Amino acid sequence: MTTTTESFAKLCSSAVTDDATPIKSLVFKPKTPKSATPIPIVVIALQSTTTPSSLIAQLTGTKDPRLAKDDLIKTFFAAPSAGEFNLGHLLNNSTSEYHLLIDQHLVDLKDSTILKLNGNLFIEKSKAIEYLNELKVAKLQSNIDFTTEVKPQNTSKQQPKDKKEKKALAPSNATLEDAKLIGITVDKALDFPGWYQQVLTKGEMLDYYDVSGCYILRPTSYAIWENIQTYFDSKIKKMGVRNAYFPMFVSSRVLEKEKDHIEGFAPEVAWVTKAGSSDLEEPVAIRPTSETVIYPYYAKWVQSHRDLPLRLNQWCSVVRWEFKHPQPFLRTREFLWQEGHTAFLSEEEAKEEVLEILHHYANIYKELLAVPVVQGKKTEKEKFAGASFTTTVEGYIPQTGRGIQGGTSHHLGQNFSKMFNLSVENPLGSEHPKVFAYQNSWGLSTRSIGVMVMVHSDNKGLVIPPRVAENQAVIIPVGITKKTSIEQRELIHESAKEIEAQLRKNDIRVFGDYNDNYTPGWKFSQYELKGIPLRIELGPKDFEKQQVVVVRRNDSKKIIVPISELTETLPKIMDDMHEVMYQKAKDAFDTHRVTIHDWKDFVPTLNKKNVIVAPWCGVMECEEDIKDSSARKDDGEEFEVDEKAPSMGAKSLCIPFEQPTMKDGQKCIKCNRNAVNYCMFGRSY
Ligand code: 86X
Repeated sequence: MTTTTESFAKLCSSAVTDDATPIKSLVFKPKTPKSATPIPIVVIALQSTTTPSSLIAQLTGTKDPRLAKDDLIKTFFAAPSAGEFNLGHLLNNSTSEYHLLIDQHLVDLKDSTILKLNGNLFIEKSKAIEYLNELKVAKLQSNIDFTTEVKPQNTSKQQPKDKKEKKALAPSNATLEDAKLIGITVDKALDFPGWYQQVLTKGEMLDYYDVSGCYILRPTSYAIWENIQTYFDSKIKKMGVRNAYFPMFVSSRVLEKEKDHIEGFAPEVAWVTKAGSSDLEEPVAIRPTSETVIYPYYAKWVQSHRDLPLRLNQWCSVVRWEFKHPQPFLRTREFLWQEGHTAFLSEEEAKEEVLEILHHYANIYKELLAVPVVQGKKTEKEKFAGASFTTTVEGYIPQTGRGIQGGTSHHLGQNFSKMFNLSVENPLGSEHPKVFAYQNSWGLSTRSIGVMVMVHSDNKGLVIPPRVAENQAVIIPVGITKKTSIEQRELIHESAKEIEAQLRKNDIRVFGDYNDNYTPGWKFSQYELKGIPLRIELGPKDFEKQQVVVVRRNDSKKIIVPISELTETLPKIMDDMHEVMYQKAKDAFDTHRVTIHDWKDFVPTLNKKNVIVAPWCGVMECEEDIKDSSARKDDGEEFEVDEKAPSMGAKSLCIPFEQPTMKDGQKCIKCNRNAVNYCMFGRSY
């Protein structure tokens, strides 16, 4: 028999319940000077909840709490040992202070849930909570989210070495008013980086890793990548591109074959120098891109013009050891991408492909991710140095007002084919000079997922566009109360499962959540956090009317749909959601892409989180001048006070294919030369 008080024992039952939810009662002792009496910390949590001591320390304002030894537990709570301690023993202490932390997951359980304490003791959740609330503990904290990140102790400047990108809680003024700790606790509009980090981790897209700049792509984000892969892979295969895989290691001899273009990148190349403890005779690099790996084999494989075109693509990861601040998806040291490398006999064919690929990239953004992009050509300064020209799709992040490159498609001309001797005998005959192949390369990476998250997600969590979402809908039984008969409850569950099977048969990615231990409200928040596009609610009244309530994640719109029409209606709802999400994002981009003609408007417009379209001379020195002159200086000019705002100058993002009409004699926005094009400028990622 345990030594819990009789009054607590009366609340409990010892009848073994197989599906009870196990909970744990832990006592921690914080570090205190030997002479001082410690104030113990009691944690009551689900067995499955991890309760990090760093967070316990932060919540209680104590130092280094450790699990208490038996003697402290005996002294404070008259429990025989730490292992036998449970919440009943709290009654044994009415004199000394202690902290009591209660897990949010426990509080959120349905009242009727049976909890399993140690020693085969069971108690109904409602009774346990009532009991805990009546204890009159001075330092009671309920609804603790044990997954909350810990604030750094020292908020002053940290050395870069310990400076984790894993962000602390938001500054207090950005804290969401009614945010439960389990959900997003920072406002997208007020602390965008803190919000981004929470949306990704709490939405289970990504986790942090102990190599700086590297992140784990969890199934939710990897599924989005797979959907992008499926789409693009089928598009390029239709064009005649084939997939292949080349090694990730590059010898220095091969890497340096492309010296001119590599030069600027050299500091980012990662090298393997050891195997075990012995130095490699020749270190090998890890591919930062695969031109030098692939092109020697193109030269070998192409012997006659009949071997052209040669069009290969590979899906792989690449490593660029950047030293700029890493950002999940946007700037990571390893990332996933596809790189396409193609070679043609004629320049025209090659150039045609460049645009075809760019068009597919634009459609990945528009049709899959519901993100608007501007297609255009990079300036000489911003193009890939190895290319004859670079085309790009450029996106826009409203909260920061910055542009972001979303994918590039290069025409390489004969630059590489001459370097690697990728040539064929002239089809006109051997008396004509041999022809060097015309090449392209093109790439799109998992950065696209970061752009999608930044553009659509909100203060409730992820918002994932339906065409790429791993799960498109979740079915949740609702309105089941104590008064609902068992038969009624069964009917609803059965009906929900039938709907699920029917939808799945029609290729709608759906699952049902029939867990009785959580309230519908708790589930709603969970799936909002995770960005599931549609919630399908089925309650007793709906069942009677043979209908469901469908709720859209992006705008919370509710639609009542007869069960018999669901398979037909859901795809239409999802298409409409996609359209609404795209339009909303497009409106934001369109209203923040401002065409101007006077330099005096340039910096003020930029400082209002806009990108700029302006007439430009096309001269590289002028572009550099624009960048220098638009770097944010504290010159008294009006701009938003935001420490995290970039102070960098505006780069050219692209020369959009879609051009405003140019007036005769129009001058460049910056210098006295005549303008040749409208160019899009902006601060950028
Ligand atoms: C440029 C060019 C090109 C194929 C693409 O943009 C699409 C897919 N490649 C990539 N680039 C580099 O060449 C490069 C080289 C080294 Cl060594 C590096 F460390 C970083 C690089 N970054 C970009």
